[in-house]
Formats: sequence, C-alpha cells, structure tokens
Amino acid sequence: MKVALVMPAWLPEDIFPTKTAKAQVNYWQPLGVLYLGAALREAGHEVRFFDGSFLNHAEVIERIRRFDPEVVGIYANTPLWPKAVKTAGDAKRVCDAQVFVGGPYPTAMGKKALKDAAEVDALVVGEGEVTMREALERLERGKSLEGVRGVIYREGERVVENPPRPPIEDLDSLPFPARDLLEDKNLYVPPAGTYRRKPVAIVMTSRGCNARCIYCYQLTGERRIRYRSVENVLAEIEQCVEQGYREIRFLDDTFCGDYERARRIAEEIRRRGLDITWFVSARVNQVDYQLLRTFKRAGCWAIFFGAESGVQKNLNALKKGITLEQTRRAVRAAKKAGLRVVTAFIFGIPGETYEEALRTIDFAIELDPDFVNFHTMTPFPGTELYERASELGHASPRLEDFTFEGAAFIPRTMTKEQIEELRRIAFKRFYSRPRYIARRLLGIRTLDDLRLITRGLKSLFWIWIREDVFRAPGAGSANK
Ligand code: B12
Repeated sequence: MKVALVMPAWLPEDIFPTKTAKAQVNYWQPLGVLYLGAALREAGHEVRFFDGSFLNHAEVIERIRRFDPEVVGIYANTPLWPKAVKTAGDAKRVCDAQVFVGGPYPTAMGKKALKDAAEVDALVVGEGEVTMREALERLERGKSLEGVRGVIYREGERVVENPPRPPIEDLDSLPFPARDLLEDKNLYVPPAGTYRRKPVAIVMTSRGCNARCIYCYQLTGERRIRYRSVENVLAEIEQCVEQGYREIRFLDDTFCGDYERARRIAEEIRRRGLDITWFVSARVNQVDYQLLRTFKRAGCWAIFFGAESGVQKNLNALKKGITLEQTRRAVRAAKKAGLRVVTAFIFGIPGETYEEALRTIDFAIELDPDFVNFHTMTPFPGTELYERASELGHASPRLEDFTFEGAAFIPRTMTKEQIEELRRIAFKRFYSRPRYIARRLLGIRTLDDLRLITRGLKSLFWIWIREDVFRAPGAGSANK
C-alpha cells in the first residue's frame, strides 16, 4: 500500500514566546514515526514522510495530494492533536485514504479522542510497529480492523476498541528507524547549546522507565524498562555514522537504568573508534564519576539531568525518587569527568509556594550547570498529575497549552502570574551572572558557539525588558 506518514504543521511560536522561540525551539528527529516507517517498509509498503515541522499546512496537504496514498498516518502528541485532526480532514479532501492517528495523545485518550474527531478513521494506541502492519494487512485484504490489538476504529456510527497490544518485548527485532525518510537530515537541529556537531541522529537504546514521576507520560504506561542489546545498539550507531551523522542524542528516558549495560555501550563505542560525539540523559541517582568518565572517554560531551526542584518536599510531591544531595553529587561528578551539564527545573509543582520556587532558583545557581531550563508543570493525559489535576490545582482546557512552556497547570499554592514571573526571574538571575557570561564568552571556539551566545544574549535582552516575555502563546489560562 502507499502510506503517507505525517507530522502536522507546527511553528516554534506555537510553543515558545515569539522573542525567544528561535533560541529555544528543538528539532530532534521524530524517532517514533521513523520506526513506524521502517516497519511498514519492511512489510513491503511504499512509505513517504511529510514533516510539518518544516512545511506549512497547505504544503503538507499538497504533498499528500501529489503522493495520493491509500493510507495516511498522522502523529499526535497533546498540543498537536487539534492540528492532527485538521490535517486528517484536509487530507481526506485531496485523496481517498484511510486516516490513522497515533502517538501520545490518542494513546492516552483512546475512544474519547476518536469520538471527538469524525475526520479520523482509526487510532493506534501504544507502539505502532506491529499494530500498523497488521492493520494494513487487513485493509489490503479488504477486511475490517476487528480484533487487531491496539486499534480503535469506526464501524458505522459505533467506535470499537480492540484489546490493547502488549509492549514489544524483543526490541532487537525491530528494523532501525528509517532516517532516509527525512527530506533533509540537516534540518533536525537540537536547541542551541545542546549539540556539538551536526547532523545529529536521535537514538533510543531502551523503552520505558521504572520511576513513578507524576508528570511523566509513558507510552505503554508500564513502569519497567525494555533494553536493546549492546550489539544491536552499536549496529545502529554504526549505521548512523555511515549515513553521515556526526553526533548522537540518546533519548532514552533512563539510559543508565542498567549501569553495567550503559558502561558497555560507551566502552564499545570507544573500542570501535567510532567518530561520533554524543549527548545523553540520566537520572541523578544512576550515575557516578567512574561511569561518566567512561562516557567522556567514549565521545560523550554533555549530560542532561532532570533536577526539577531545589526543595526536597517538592521533589517528593513529584514522586521523583531523588534527593537534593544526589543531584549535587551527580552534577559535581559530571563536571569532574569533563562533561557539560544541562539541567531542567519545573515551576508550578503541586503544593509549591512562590518562596520555595525562589529557593529552586538559588539551587540552580548553586549547581551552576552549563545550561538550565525552567519549565512549567504540565498535566499530560495519561499521567497521574492529569488524573489528580482538579485535586491539586487547575488544568487548562486548551490542549495547545500542554507544552512545558504554557500555563497548563496552576497549583492551589500559586497563581499563573507568579509562575510566569518566576520563569523570568529564574532565566534573568541564572544567565545574567557576570561570571557565567564571562565563562560563555571565554568558551567560544566555533561559529556555532558565537551564534549560540548571540541568540542567548538576545533572549536575555528580551527577558530583561519585557515583563510579559513568558506570557503563554495564545494566553490560555486555567482561570479563564
Ligand atoms: C523526539 C521527541 C520530540 C521531537 C520530535 C517530535 C516527536 N514527538 O517525535 C521534537 C523535538 C520536535 C519534540 C517536540 C515537542 N515535544 Co516531544 N518528544 C520527543 C521524545 C523525547 C521522543 C519521541 C520518541 O521518539 N519516542 C520513542 C518512540 C518509540 O515512541 P513514539 O514517538 O511515541 O512513537 C510510537 C507510538 O507513539 C506510535 N506512533 C507514533 N507516531 C505515530 C503515527 C501513526 C500514524 C501511528 C499509527 C503510530 C504512531 O508508534 C511509534 C513506534 O512505536 C518524547 C519522549 C518519549 N520518550 O517518547 C517527547 C514527547 C513526545 N514530547 C512531548 C512534548 C510535550 C513536546 C513539546 C510540546 C515540548 C516543547 N515544549 O517543545 C514539543 C511539541 C512540538 C510538536 N509540535 O510536537 C511529550 C508529549 C506528552 C503528551 N502526552 O502529549 C513527550 C512524551 C515528552 C514527555 N515525557 O512528556 N518532541
């Protein structure tokens, strides 16, 4: 069958304040869609990918019209859902295709999502590789989707939900993501300061996480980690090197969930002498100096830690399962190992007060990482926070606000205005420190570094002069 996979058209300004959007926007490769593309191609289907990250809506629809697919598969996370539905409706106007939608939002919302979207024929819940192959086999034979695990579909007026598909146990059995479906791999640039070389490939060496953070969305809802073998991971890295990628961003939710395996992946990259730099994320209680030193020697240049808060009570409210001391130790060990450190914090945690949030800013400055981001609490469907939102505060009715940057959740202990003000204070205090600016200026080595500093200083300028710089795009507010 001819299958068009689609990322709906979106703009950085949909998520970030206009003045800082360019500096903040992130274009990691959409790995999930590329896994799907590889699985469908392996099953003999002709697959194209139209990425609305770099095409406007009309261009996406025109690409679909010209390709004239039998099936259109659209990706949707929460903020993208309204756009995915619009894309489905307009796609149906230019071709006679069955329209499927998959990704975090339909997975979390299930039947309700399909009931709300007459333009969509079916949803794929959870991992799509096996489910979509089976669904297309059925359609090819003119059969209904009845019984295809993981599919929710229409039968006349009825919406039918088939049993869920269990998570894929043998991840090594999956074909590597079809990165050749990307029209131009050089467009997929992470945020400034979070890559060293381009082009950057996204790799996931495992799926899932065994932590219980109340705000974290997990595709399969399970609280365990499924690992690919070290051999399988290295084979994919070698394929990326052959395809001309010079840097890898590992996007596992917990790359270091198995300490020994993480060490062996690094050792193997080094033993094979692969010319690749890499960036990884880890939980602060899963790393130590030895492991991070091994990463450094194997080409790792930076690490991301979700620090979240500088107040233990609020870390506990998030069920993050870490301590402030573990965060301090991990950041210290990473610096000592020679890695750049990136951390993220959240404002608007249930029960968090304005004063406590100010202590989080102090903590961020005490840790003094190379880059820090201050996000807003976001109650994504499918998370514990979403289920308990009305008990713990207010959730915004606008899906577009669900972006870590908007005002999607306001705890009972703070106001929306306070959260916006805290983000401004936080970025101002952290990035305006003369010692920090001097360190960045003295660290300029490449044109990219210079571009990064210029963008950063421009954002800082707007943060200083515009009170409303962090007012959420489209200013949805839980209190309206
Ligand atoms: C890579 C990534 C991006 C990339 C690329 C887009 C993408 N989503 O692929 C970029 C950088 C652009 C991005 C941006 C954002 N992202 Co993002 N992103 C991720 C990340 C880290 C990895 C996605 C991935 O590859 N997962 C692994 C694969 C295997 O899973 P998958 O993508 O879900 O795909 C599987 C299934 O969902 C399904 N499937 C997926 N697509 C389709 C399509 C069809 C037709 C079908 C049938 C099935 C199907 O099959 C796939 C294979 O099994 C996830 C976190 C995570 N661990 O998933 C966050 C995540 C998806 N992002 C999230 C968010 C909120 C955002 C931003 C708003 C953040 C921001 N402030 O910038 C923006 C929104 C931009 C936008 N317009 O989408 C949230 C979504 C939460 C939710 N419930 O909606 C996540 C879950 C992070 C989190 N933990 O909260 N993101």
